[in-house]
Amino acid sequence: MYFKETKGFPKDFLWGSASAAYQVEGGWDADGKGVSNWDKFVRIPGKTFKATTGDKAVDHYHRYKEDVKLMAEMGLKTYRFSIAWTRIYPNGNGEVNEKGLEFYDNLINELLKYGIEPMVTVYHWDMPQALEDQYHGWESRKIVDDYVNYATTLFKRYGDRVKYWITMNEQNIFTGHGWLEGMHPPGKVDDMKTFYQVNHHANIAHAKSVIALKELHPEAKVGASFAYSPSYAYDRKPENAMAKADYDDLQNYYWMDAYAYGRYPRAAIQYLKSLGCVFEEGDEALMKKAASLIDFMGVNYYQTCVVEYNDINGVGSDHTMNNTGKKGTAKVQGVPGLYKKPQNEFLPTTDWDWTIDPMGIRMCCREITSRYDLPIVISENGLGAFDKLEDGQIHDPYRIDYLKRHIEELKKACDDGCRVLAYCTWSYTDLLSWLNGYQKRYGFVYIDREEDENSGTLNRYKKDSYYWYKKVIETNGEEL
Ligand code: BGP
Repeated sequence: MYFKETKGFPKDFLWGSASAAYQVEGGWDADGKGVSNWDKFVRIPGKTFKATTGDKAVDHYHRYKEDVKLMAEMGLKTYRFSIAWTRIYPNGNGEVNEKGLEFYDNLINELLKYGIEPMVTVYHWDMPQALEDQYHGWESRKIVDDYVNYATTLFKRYGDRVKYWITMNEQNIFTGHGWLEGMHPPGKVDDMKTFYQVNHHANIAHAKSVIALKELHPEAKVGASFAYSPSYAYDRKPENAMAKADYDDLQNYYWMDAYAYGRYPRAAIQYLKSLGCVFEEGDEALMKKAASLIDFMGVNYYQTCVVEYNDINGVGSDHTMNNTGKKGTAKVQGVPGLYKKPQNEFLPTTDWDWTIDPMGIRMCCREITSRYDLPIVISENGLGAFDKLEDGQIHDPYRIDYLKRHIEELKKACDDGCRVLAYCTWSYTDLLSWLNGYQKRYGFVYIDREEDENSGTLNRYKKDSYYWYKKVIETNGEEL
């Protein structure tokens, strides 16, 4: 679409930035916190880049006041963060840990003190290890009750101050990496049946918690955040168009339809049943009820992909990705019989081989708007890069350029009629990149630390992009 004039961003647009508990907090065993699956997983040799952990992370647990002050100075309108389940219920269920609840009370109050809207993610991948030990976590339907109990504790405690809630972060990624790629806990590979079964449990947990929230706080705004990679068919060959249809049904609509319509795509259901996945009576009704209550689709947008037909003897997944930042080391991955994902030669990539495609963010918004007609929260978007601290300064024009071009496209999406409520960059401060250590930096605020736990002062430094985003916020996206 082309419009002679842009209307710009809505007046009350939420300019934000995001993080996740395990990636920033540190204090991994502080004040009664229990052990999470990630606390354990990172200790398995070879799982993370240079054996990095979130034990100390960037010490947000102890420095949150300093971090929030920097946010306030920047004029941030919203801060998206997640709560560590193990701070609230150290064993996943049973006794609640008051100290853990207090930490988030303090963080929320600190944000509100400066007029920053807290946006809370209930689950950003750090599951209590105790639940893994009790019943294999997400593999058992028992997790639904424990998740809903944990989520309801949060709704009751913080619901008077928190309006925006995200139930799940990137269900597609934590389950894909956990049961197909072996790169996240529990580290299983190619277990397609369990992968879909786990997803069904997560969908039921999401659905029940949405219903519980709306019963307690009907005015709350809730959704789930999905890692959305729109696809392009490799070329105009019909089999590549069909491969794209398979990819979309199994990799995108499978999740988004569950959140927005409360059902799976028909083709996906056939596939799941053929694998032997189990659904219970009443599940569909529950999912449909939750779908009628959600207020937005959360989108974490980083890249688009190309989809090409892959025959049954074609390339599979070799369970690797570029974790070193050595450009060009990622390999083509695929699902035999369905599709493979070659690089897009028309687009540049980051040092970690992630495709850079600003127009893709507009595509996400257009697709969600026409398929679901839901408002959209961009809950993550950003560039992982090597940054250098020199004389107390960090010049990151590449990050400014990346964000600027994505925001320009987002503005066009608003002109197209998409109802975009918020834009959260990933991330506010530098933080631990799950598998890529601390050298892959995303923040507006540089943190002086490297892979080694004892490196650096953990001091905070404003990057050039910090000042740039401040201006973007001040002008409501007019000055980019
Ligand atoms: C998303 C996650 C974030 C964050 C981001 C960047 O998938 O929700 O937690 O990590 O991606 O990814 P990475 O750290 O792998 O570069």
